[in-house]
Amino acid sequence: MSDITAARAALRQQAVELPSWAFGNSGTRFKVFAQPGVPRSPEEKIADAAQVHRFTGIAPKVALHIPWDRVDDYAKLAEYAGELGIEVGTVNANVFQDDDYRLGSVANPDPRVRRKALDHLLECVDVMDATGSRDLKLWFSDGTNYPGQDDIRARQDRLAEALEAVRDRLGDGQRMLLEYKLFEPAFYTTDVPDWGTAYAHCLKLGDKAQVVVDTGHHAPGTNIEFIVAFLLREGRLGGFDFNSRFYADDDLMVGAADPFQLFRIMHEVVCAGAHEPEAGVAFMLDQCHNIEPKIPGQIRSVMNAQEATAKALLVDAEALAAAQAAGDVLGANAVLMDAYDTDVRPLLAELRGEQGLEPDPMAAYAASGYAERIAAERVGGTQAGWGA
Ligand code: LRH
Ligand code: MN
Ligand code: MN
Repeated sequence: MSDITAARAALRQQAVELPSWAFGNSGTRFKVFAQPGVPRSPEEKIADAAQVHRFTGIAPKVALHIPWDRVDDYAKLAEYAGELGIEVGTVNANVFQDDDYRLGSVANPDPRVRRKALDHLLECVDVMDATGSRDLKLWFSDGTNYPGQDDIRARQDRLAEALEAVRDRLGDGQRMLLEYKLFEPAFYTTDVPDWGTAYAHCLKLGDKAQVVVDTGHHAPGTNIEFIVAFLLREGRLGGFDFNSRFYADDDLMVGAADPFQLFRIMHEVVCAGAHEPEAGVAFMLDQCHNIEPKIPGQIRSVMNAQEATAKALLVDAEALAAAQAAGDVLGANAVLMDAYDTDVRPLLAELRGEQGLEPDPMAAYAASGYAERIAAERVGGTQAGWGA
């Protein structure tokens, strides 16, 4: 029997972090379809994130992306979030949108550009100091498009140098999360293309450096749960950027393309006890809602993550261990599938009720009138971000 009391307790503690950029207009390189009521400022993005928390009860943090969320006073921004009942989460550095970064940021052959990129990363640590944020998320678009374009090993040296400087700047309790991505925008080499490269850099950097797994950043068919299990075993999984992919880095709602994969990932997390807040794994979303409304898109994603977690928590660990020890291939698989096939929606609705929330967050948000209110109030101006 799975331990339902423990599962309930774990679900009550669950926290999913929202990306501020999910609330702004975003699109593909073909078209950005503007939506009414999208935020015009970091404050408005935080207000929208607070709505997701209001209806789901498990999204108490919002991640910032600098400079998309640049403000004069970050402490004040964090205070504002606090007034709305949420906190500032990860600070995401953006060293990919300036003209200077044509040949890369921290791995650029030009020392002036490298210095500029590093200064930005250090500025992001200042933002962490001001907001009380624990994690700095580093993703580099750096790489090359053509064989021979640059020296692959020299680029690794430049990258390592910048990472060391960031590590040295981190304060107590602060971490750097290194995110890898197979390709794009670089199409020949990417300087941090996979978990192995990220892990190797983190090993050298020491305890403050952890790998972040963005679920959309792998080749088709990659066994992501294996990567998760391995990094957890090594104590190097700092967090997730959750999203779904059908083809490349699609940034669709998590659990939309492959809910079974999300369950398998969460099963590894639960097996390692890494769903406990003390484990320090940040469960973040990294999504862009191109055609669907943004706040409901985030609510649905949070619910999908919650459902996958609930199913993973319902795996009968004893029965699984017994089947594994007995070499019962089909029995072990059946234990997992039993949990995956459980309809956890009534359980989650019940838990919401206990927290004083409406059982159906999507319906409750739709009935709240918030969407109509922001569409009427927020006229003029678009916040910087993918769509800007
Ligand atoms: C890169 C990425 C990274 C960025 C975000 C906006 O593809 O996943 O996490 O910061 O998208
Ligand atoms: Mn990401
Ligand atoms: Mn991505």
